[in-house]
Amino acid sequence: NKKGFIFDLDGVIVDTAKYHFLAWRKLANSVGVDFTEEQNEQLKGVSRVESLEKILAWGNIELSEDTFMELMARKNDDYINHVYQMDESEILPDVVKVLAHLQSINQPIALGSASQNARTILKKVNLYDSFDVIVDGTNVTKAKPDPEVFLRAAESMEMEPEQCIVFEDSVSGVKAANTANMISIGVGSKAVLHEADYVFKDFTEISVDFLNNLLKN
Ligand code: B16
Ligand code: MG
Repeated sequence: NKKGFIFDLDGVIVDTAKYHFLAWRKLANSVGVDFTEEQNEQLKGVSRVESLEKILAWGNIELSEDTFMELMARKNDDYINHVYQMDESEILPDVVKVLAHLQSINQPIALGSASQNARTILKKVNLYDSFDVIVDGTNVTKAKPDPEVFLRAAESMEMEPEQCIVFEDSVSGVKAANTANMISIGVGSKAVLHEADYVFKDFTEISVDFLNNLLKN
């Protein structure tokens, strides 16, 4: 039996969510806005444009198109500086083990990320070749919670949405998976990701038995 396994990147494969937070916060502070880690949950999985829109709304700030573009570029430069320093040690615990198990039982594996930096990050941590399909922020027009990114991944794997299983750390990503009629597996806090079909703290809690059982339905 075959399923399509779709992994989000930031916060699931690697903890780049912390670098996004640092870079956005620095940028926000530079225009006189501050936000909490709780508010930051709303930025996870969301596109770069929408993230800046949210931050500016929190600060009641309106900007010209030019300045908006400039701030996005500044945030990305800062973020990229963190990314360039990444290596395999930043792969989250047991991610490699889960990927290897799925490969060993011939299950198709896709990346479904909102990030335009996804390919760079996968190469930095040496996981680029672990994915049969990569759909990222350079391929999609609608950001999570829209299901586009996951539907495209399913299509490229030649799988029906109902046969796909999505691993996500963000509220918007879990919503996207649910809207796509896929099985959603939240990776992170149960309190935050309560809309997911299953929630695990991290991949160390996901057993081979659990993965094998997913193939039975
Ligand atoms: P970039 P994911 C998302 O990646 C991040 O969670 C989100 O915080 C970020 O704004 C978005 O990518 C865009 O990233 O600025 O690198 O294009 O979680 O969908 O892998
Ligand atoms: Mg994420």
